[in-house]
Amino acid sequence: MNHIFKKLVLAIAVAGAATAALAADFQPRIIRFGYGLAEDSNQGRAAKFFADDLAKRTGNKMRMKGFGNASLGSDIQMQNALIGGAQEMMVGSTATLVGIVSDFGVYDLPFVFRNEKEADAILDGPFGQALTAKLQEKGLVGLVYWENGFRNLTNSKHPITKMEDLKGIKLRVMQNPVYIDMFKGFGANAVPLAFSELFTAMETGTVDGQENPVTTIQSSKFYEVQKYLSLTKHVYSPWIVLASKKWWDSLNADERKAVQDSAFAARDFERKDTREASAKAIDFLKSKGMQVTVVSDKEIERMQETTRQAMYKFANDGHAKLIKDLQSEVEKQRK
Ligand code: TK8
Repeated sequence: MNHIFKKLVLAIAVAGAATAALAADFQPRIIRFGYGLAEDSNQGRAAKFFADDLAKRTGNKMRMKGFGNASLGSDIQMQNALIGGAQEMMVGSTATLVGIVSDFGVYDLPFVFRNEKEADAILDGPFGQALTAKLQEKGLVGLVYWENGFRNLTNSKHPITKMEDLKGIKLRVMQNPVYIDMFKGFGANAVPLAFSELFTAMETGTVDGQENPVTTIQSSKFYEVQKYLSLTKHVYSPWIVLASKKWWDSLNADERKAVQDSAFAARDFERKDTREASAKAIDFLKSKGMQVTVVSDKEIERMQETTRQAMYKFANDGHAKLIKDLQSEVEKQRK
């Protein structure tokens, strides 16, 4: 092939690709995307990225509007709005999905992942995808997992250096039996409550403490009402980006592809941003007067032993095979 001819072939190919992009069929659509955290949080920043990316991909046709601070409702309320078709999209904790697909409790078993890399591999791999697929028949479409992160304890009473220090602490947990069993096992008075009610509950003393990643402790200003932070990293907590199945089914193939591609891009942005924010959060929290306790490995091991009860209970509730599958996937990662 001579040089000019090659150039010509290339030019035609490029023009063809551009025409294909233009020909993609995007209808004007407004997408309400709800989330629980503040706008200035890892969730809020990723929601904004998602909206901008989708607008670019669709020539401004698909317009996503973020609603932070649980202004469209708590995680559970939003899930129901998606199922009913009253809201298009959201991001929230996988832990609050257990009322819809109980298998999601598997991610809440303590000390499953050792690091973010393991979590990414399992969540993005066949295990995570199989779990996500179970949402479809319940009226939800799971698009990607975002990182909430490793959870740590805070409270207003005293430093927690060992399990026994949790005795008598009224500790808010997510609305999920694995969390309730886990923290009862540690001796705390576990109080299930929606995240949207948590700050006020701590401010008024309805609860003494809670557990969340350091990024959330920072962005939700929990340091204003909590003095003590213990780095336990007891659970790696994923978030999941969900779409209403009713709405999803009303999109054409081009639109679905654009939303899914944007969701992937937002996931990569979110994980990077969260990890950067997480690395800086502890110093920030110290500067706000929080007293930080590094819990010893020995104490973590004792906690891990204690949580076996919660693990057995979840296994006996019909999830034994699921736990095995997860463990074998994790083992594969460690090889
Ligand atoms: C935000 C929640 C939050 C979760 C919790 O809506 O409830 O503690 O960690 O991120 O999903």
